[in-house]
Amino acid sequence: MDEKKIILSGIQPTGVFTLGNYIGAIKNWGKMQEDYECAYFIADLHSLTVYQEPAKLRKQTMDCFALLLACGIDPEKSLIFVQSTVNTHAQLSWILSNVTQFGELGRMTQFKDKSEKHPDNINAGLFTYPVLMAADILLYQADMVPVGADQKQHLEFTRNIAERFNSRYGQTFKIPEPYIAEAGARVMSLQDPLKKMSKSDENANGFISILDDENVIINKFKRAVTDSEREIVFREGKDGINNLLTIYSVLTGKTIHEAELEFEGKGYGDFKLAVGQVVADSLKPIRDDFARLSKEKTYLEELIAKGAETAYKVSNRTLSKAKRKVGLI
Ligand code: ATP
Ligand code: LTN
Repeated sequence: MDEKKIILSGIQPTGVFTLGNYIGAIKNWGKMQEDYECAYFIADLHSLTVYQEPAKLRKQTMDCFALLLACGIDPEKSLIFVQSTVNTHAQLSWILSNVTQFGELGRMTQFKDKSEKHPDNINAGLFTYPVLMAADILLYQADMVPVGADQKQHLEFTRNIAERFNSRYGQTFKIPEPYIAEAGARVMSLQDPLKKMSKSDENANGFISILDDENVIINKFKRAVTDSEREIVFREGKDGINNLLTIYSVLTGKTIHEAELEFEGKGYGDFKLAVGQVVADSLKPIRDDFARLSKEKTYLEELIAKGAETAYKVSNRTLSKAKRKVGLI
């Protein structure tokens, strides 16, 4: 029998996941558990590249771990862990940084965006962020990495580093493929449909947190920025409407065309309300599960400890090989 392909992905504990994180990434993670060998983790080391209040980060990491479970990631089927509890990641990252060129890191758009956003804290971690991400992926010999469209460049970088390392030192890492869903890979802000929805947006009306309650969700959709026309169709230039149609289509399983037909002749107000309702209904089970799981502290701590142990065992095989290849004793 063919061996199952390996899937790996991570998410930063920088806040409660947004509808963008859910549609662009986590929703697919759950589905992939059935057919692949999956590993998912909370990228807390990556989140340090932007200043985090320590007590808040600790709480958010626990909450995000519980959220993964609430979103349907099943610890019986997938390996789930917290990045900083597995020390192989930082070690491989150091080794890989020596086959990484300064210039290629400077070209990363996330580095440029985040440097612009935080001009007073352009730290070395922010710059070398993609090297740690490459280590995360390569340690587990991942075949596919399900991410939103914004991470595509980091995946390209990871492939380049892996190929360079393999050709210099001999076959060590599998070359991973990005897995980017066709629809919903870039959910846009409800307040500025030209900007991606982001959990660290200062304007909370721009994003839907997956724990927002029904009223909050409906109100945010009512206020969503659209355009001054009246037609509910997916067309270039109608970024706000396109975003709402995409969200509606991904969550209902209907095609964009079916959605257009359904709302033909209706006003933007009714449409926004319908999208808001579908979002609220889709997120309700997650909210309920989270309320239950987040109270089970001991259970979560046990899972984190178990995850750390398994992740270490798996990843240390690759780390040992890489160390040997470069000449470390
Ligand atoms: P931050 O605002 O702190 O940068 P973020 O909301 O961008 O965080 P990440 O932790 O960086 O979230 O991303 C987790 C996953 O969600 C990644 O796979 C990323 O590509 C995906 N993702 C993030 N934002 C969106 C979005 N707006 N649409 C689709 N996918 C997204
Ligand atoms: N950079 C990613 C989070 C992340 C990740 C990874 C995703 C860190 N390491 C490894 C996939 C594989 C982000 O979403 N911003």
